[in-house]
Amino acid sequence: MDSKIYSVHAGEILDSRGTPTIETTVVLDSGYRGTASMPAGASIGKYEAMELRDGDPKRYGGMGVLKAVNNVNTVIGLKLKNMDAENQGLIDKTMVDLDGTPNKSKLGANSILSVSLAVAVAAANHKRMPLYKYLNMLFGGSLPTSIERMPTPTFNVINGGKHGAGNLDFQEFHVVPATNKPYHEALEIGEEIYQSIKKILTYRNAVHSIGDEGGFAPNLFTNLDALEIVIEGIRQTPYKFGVDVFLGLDVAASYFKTDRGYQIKDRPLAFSTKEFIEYFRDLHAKYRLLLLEDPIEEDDWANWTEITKLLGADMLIVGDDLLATNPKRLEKAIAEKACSAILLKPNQIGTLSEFLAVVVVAKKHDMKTIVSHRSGETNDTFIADLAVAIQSSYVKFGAPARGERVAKYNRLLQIESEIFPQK
Ligand code: 2PG
Ligand code: MG
Repeated sequence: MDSKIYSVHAGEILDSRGTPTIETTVVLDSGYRGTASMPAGASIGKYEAMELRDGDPKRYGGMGVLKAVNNVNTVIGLKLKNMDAENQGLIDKTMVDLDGTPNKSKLGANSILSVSLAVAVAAANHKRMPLYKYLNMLFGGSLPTSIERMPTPTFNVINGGKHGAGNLDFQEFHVVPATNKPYHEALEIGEEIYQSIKKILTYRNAVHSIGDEGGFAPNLFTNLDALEIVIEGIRQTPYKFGVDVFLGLDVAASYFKTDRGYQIKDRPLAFSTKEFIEYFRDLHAKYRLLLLEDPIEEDDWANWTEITKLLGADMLIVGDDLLATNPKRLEKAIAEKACSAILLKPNQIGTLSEFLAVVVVAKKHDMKTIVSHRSGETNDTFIADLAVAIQSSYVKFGAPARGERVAKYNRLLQIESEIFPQK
């Protein structure tokens, strides 16, 4: 069997923030190989699998990943040698068992996932299959899914919170093209609006930088000002707000919740949770939000259920920090009707097989799916293929700008032209 693993080798590289991360290459007996590198979050949910960092202040301010690299090159690599790369389930289970902790804190989710994804890439190459087709076949073992459409991109055009150098509280301000647009058209819409927003901010003397995800990071008076600027940006393109394109927010509310409530710059007094939910109801009435991610902090299940009951009928209430791509938290959310869509990040859970199992449960319960990047990224495009493979409703890969973001959007263009050459 020449799809056996011949070697597993990792090294340390830098991500888009200039922070070290791990890159792993798996070589098979057949000579085919696969490489994967790991992203990293800045707003990391409490319930995510653990990323292993060296904590050695003498290197990269403690952010080095040599321990994780060493785990791949010794413990994991030795264990996986001679295993069949096409048996993704067994490989992932072997690593989960080897780690033995509930959150992969012993070997590190970054070590384990880099191997898990590199194995899948190597197996796809070995079978001479495009990665999205191979992953779709793997996924189809649990929930047969034919590839019929491209995911709709949602673009983070203004970066606040932990991602922006500006002063906004909300983390991400999105434009979302209508789902009936072919992917390449949706990309064009996102890019033209991005350029139009840039002109408005420059005119107002407000752009002073770009945030971690490629969106602008202005200093503005309120979070609402940012939404107004996005609307103004849309008006200066041929696209119609509410027909061709909609708005979305990743509030990332856990990061500005204080003992007094949700404290944002829009008013001096903190919002009580009840007031904050009403605030989003008014925001929706005015701006017709299509996606609302993490509007409530990650431990307040009752109010997640409340906001979903109130607003979930005509917008997607998206759980990111709430769910952390974690099967137990997803099941609780389903039972409590706490949200209507799930943000899916492979490095929140730590193996490809566990990721796919979460997607199966979400889909069986009619949750909308959004495959997502992290704010720290590399040029790895695995998640673009993954999104097509699982037929994700949406993808969230940042602004339509900066190399590590457009690498993924461009990969989707390639896939679209391969699958739907006539469009
Ligand atoms: C989020 C993500 C990605 P981070 O909150 O949705 O945009 O941010 O990777 O910093 O957790
Ligand atoms: Mg989020």
